[in-house]
Amino acid sequence: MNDTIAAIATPVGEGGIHIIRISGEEALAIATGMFQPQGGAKAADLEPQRVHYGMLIDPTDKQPVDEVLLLCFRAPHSFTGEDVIEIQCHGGAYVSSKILQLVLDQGARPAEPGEFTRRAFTNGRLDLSQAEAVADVIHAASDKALTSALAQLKGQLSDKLNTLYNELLQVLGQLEAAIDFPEEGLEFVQKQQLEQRIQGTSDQIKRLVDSYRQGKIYREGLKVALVGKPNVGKSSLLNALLQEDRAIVTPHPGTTRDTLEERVRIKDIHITIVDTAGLRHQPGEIEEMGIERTRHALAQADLALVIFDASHALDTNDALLIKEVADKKKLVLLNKSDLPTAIDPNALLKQLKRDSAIRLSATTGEGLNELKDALYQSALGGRIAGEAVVITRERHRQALAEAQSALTRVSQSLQEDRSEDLVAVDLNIALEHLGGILGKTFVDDLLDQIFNDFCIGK
Ligand SMILES: Nc1nc2c(ncn2[C@@H]2O[C@H](COP(=O)(O)OP(=O)(O)OP(=O)(O)O)[C@@H](O)[C@H]2O)c(=O)[nH]1
Ligand SMILES: [Mg+2]
Repeated sequence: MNDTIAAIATPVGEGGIHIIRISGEEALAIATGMFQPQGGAKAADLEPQRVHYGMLIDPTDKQPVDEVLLLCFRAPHSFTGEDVIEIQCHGGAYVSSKILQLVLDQGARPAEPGEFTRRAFTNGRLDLSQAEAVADVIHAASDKALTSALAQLKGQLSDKLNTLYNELLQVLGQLEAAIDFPEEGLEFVQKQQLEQRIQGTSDQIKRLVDSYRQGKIYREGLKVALVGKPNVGKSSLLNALLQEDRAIVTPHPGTTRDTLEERVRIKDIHITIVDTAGLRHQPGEIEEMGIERTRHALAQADLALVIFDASHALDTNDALLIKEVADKKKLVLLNKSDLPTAIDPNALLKQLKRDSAIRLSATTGEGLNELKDALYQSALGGRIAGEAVVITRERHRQALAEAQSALTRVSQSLQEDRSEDLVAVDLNIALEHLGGILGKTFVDDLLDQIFNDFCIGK
C-alpha cells in the first residue's frame, strides 16, 4: 500500500496542459531527481504547498524534456494524505507519456483506476460516501447532479449519517450496561426512552430512504417512457421534443418495433425519453416482441407519458393501455389536437383517475412547452432544491433500508420485553449498515467495485 503510484490525470489526447500525478513515499525523491528549478535553486529544497517553475530533465542523459510547473504537497496535507507531486507539462500526448514513463523508470508504478481517491479514503481524508461523491462530481451532467454530488463531497450526508450512527451507539452503550449488570436490567422508564430514541432515528432513516427516488433523478436524470396504442403519435412526439427526425414516423400503425432511447435537457435536468412500440391486442409476432420491450421500458421508467389520439374515439387498445399504466406515475397527453376532437377527455381522465391532461399536437408543436414544464416539475418532485439531504446511490438506499428494518426489529423486541442481548444483535446490524455507507466497516470487494468506476489518475 505504501508504494508510489503515478498516472496522467488529464484526458488522453492533446490539450493546453497535461498533469502527471505522483503519490507515495518516493514521490518527492522521484520528482527532485528530474526537476531543475529556475534560478538555480536546488530541487531538493522544494518548498511544500507551492508551485515551482522549471525544467523537467531526463535523469539518464540530463537532457531537457519539457518546461513544467511542479506542485508539491507534503503528507498529510494532500488529496491522498501522502506526499503528492503534480507535474503540469505542455498538453501533448507524447510529452506527457514520456514524462510518465520517466517517473515509472524512477520506481513508481502505474496507478489503478481511482487509486488516488482510494488512498485518500484509506488514509482517512475522505469517508466512503465522500469518495463516491468524487466520482459523482466528475460524472455529473447537470446542475442538479453537480449540486447534490458536491454537497455529499462536502460531507452533508456523512454528517447526517454520523449523527444517526452515534445516536445508535449511545443506545447500544445503555443496552450493554444492562447486559453487564443483569441484576439491575433495564428499568421501565429507560426502556421507554430507548424505544423513543430508536423510533426517532428510524424515522430519519426512512426519510433518507424515501429521498432516493429524487436523488436518483438528480444523479441520473428522469427516465420517461412514451406509451400508447399504435399510431397515436409517440414517435412524432419524440422527434418534436428532440427537434430532430430521430424516429421513423408513418401513417401505418405498428411502425415502431423496438424501443428507442434519446436524451433531452430541460433547464438543468436530463431527461431520457424512450419511444416504444404501440400497445395493442393481438399483435403480430415481431410486434409482440416489441411490446414485451415496451412493458420493460414502462417498468424501468420514473414516469410514463401516456398518449391518446384525441381525433379518434377510444377503443379496446386504449382500454388495454389504461390498465397497463394504472399503478404508474404518469402524465396524460391528448395528441393530434390540431384535428377535430372525437374523444370525451373527462370520461378518459376519470378512467385514469387523473384530473388533468395536456392537449398537444406533435405536428404543430402546440402544448409542447406545457409538456416540458410538466416534465420539469415532475423531475423536481415538488421538492425545494437544497432543502434536505438526499441519497443518490442504490448502495446507500439498500444499506439504509436494511438498517431501518433492523431498527424495526429492535423496537419490536423492546416492546415484547425480549432479552437485551437480542436487542443488541439487531442494533449492531443497523450500525453495521450505516457504517457501511461511510466505509467504517467494509469489504475489499466493495471497494474494488466502487473505485473501478473511476478514471485513472483520480
Ligand atoms: N394531424 C396530426 N397528425 C399526427 C400528429 N402526431 C402524429 N401524427 C401522425 O400520426 C401518424 C402516426 O405517427 P407516429 O408518430 O408514427 O405514431 P406512433 O404512436 O409512433 O405509432 P407506432 O410506432 O405505430 O406505435 C403519422 O402519420 C403522423 O404524421 C399530430 O399531432 N397531428
Ligand atoms: Mg412509433
